[in-house]
Amino acid sequence: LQLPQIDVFGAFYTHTEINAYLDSLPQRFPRRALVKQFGWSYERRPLKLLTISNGDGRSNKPVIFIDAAMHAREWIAPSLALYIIQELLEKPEEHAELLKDYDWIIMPVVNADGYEYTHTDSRYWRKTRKPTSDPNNTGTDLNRNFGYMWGQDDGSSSDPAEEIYRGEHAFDQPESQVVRDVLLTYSDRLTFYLSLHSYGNYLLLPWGHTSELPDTWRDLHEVGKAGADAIKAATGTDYSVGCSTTLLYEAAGASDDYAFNAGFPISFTMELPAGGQNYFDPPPSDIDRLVKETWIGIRAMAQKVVRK
Ligand code: ING
Ligand code: ZN
Repeated sequence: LQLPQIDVFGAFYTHTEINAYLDSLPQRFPRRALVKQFGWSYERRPLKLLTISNGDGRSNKPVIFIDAAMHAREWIAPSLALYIIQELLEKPEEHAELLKDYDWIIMPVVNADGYEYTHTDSRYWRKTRKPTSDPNNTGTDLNRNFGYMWGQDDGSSSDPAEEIYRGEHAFDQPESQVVRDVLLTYSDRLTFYLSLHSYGNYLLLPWGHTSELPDTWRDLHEVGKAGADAIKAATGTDYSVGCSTTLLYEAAGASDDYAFNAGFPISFTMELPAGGQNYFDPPPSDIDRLVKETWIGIRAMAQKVVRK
């Protein structure tokens, strides 16, 4: 039986290759890995995720959910998602604590159409590929399309020509609907939501739509700080922890705000380091270093969450 193997460190992979890899994992890790499809992209690509458990048969454990490539050009994010999958599946003893009372759900490519488009046509495409009301402009920013405080003019745009175009309505993109449906499916088991982006070395906590902090900001900040400190100690790389409004800019309709409001007590957007000539394109030779460094931070955040 020929199973697709993936050398995470060797290259960036297409959506088709990543799906084939995900589909191979249940055979290699029976009882521990499960592939689920929650829907299709606008161009009818299957949107898949992987659930990972320790195989002890206990159901309904709390869930840690990580997604990547909501923005098409941020290629290092799916590579990191694949690396996390390999860590959790291939080193169950090392990560026993992270899997004992928690299931992990990992969705390496949310914006499948846009991601394929960056491989075939336009390397720095950000949005989806669904047409808009403007025949000259294709695509919506998925990270402005979520249905919590959707439509604020600060940090999102009603103009389809803009990179932060929010869509005609909240959730008018099949890809954001899929993330919403995953969140709603596990709504009574949500503990930690993490959306992987690049770039800038940030751990962004809610809210994105206002500079007001949530009541529980200290809990959030403590988790983010654990991640940033772990990375700093291991490699010297700096991350800033705080809300997007203060550190970057305002953004309404982002997935982390939606997830936090939907019940994830801990919700973050992580901006990985820049690389390459145009910030979004670290060379394949950097994948190894970047994903290992970032995993150190994510593992520290997850440890904070599971030890609470
Ligand atoms: N940056 C994020 C963006 O969607 C962000 C920053 C995330 C802001 C979440 C607010 C909330 O614009 C990138 N690089 O995608
Ligand atoms: Zn992004």
